[in-house]
Amino acid sequence: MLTQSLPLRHVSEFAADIREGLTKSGQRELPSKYLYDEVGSALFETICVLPEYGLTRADARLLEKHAREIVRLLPSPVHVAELGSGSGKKTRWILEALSRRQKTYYFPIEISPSALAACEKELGQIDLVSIVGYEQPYLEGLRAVARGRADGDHLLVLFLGSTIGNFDRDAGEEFLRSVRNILREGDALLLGTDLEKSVEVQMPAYDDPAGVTAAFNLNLLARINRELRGDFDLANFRHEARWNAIERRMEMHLRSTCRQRVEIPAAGLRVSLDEDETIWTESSHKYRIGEAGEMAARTGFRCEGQWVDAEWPFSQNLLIAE
Ligand code: AVI
Repeated sequence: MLTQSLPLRHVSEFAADIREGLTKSGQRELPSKYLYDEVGSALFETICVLPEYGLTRADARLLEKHAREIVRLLPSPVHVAELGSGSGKKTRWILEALSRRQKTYYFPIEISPSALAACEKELGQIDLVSIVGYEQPYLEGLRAVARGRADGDHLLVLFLGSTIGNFDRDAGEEFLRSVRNILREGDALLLGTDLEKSVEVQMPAYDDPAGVTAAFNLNLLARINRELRGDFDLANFRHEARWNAIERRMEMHLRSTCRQRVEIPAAGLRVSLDEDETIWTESSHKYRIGEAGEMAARTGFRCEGQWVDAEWPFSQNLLIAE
């Protein structure tokens, strides 16, 4: 796989984001994008196979079942750009269906080099599919892909796994608008959205009994220790999952189990945390069935098709740029 990468991003960007989040007045926060270093990405892959976390299996089942129909609804010729490809496993269904009709370029866009490598390993052998990875943030990578295409070529952008749910709702719509602005009329966006379900099902998906999600969350502190010379004592924090019924989202927090001081020299930071204070690390918004179509209409797309999983409420939505 060819990989287009940016010059090494400075540790200072990570340090600045950590400083900003941990010094917020009121609720402290850490950006969820930093959950995905090599260890975090591996833990997330494990979350995806947990019996309690049905989201990834639903996403993959829908692609397996409907890939041919989805491909039939796409313009031609079309190449595929995926935002946050992860290991790329579920993308196989779309690429195989497309490769039956044309030679296809696949552009995974990922900030995690280990995920890009896993994706190449998973998908590198499909006939008539060439992979060019972009080790860049989503929009920068997509802009580069769009700039490089020939005049008549269309793009199918994959934004699967309900990653949109990790944005605040307004920011998610703004993101869709930015994607639309990069695309040409007739280009497509396949958007996966996890649908609202009962709290009894939703909670264990984010607080599994084996503690994998807890490890995924706590690894963020371990990463700060590794990369920014922090001295977080992980034994003094507890993973917490919450359902926020007003915002319709799951939240992950790290609860400080005692009054404590933490130093992060590479971020020039010293913080005092109270007992029971939490650091908010992630939101996973959940959607109603018509919501993807409504978001599409507000951001320059029309919804051409929607497929909903029968076992785990989750929808794939094919949006066409207008
Ligand atoms: C990547 N993203 C859609 C996952 C989610 O469900 O929000 C990340 C995750 N966090 C905890 N478990 C999984």
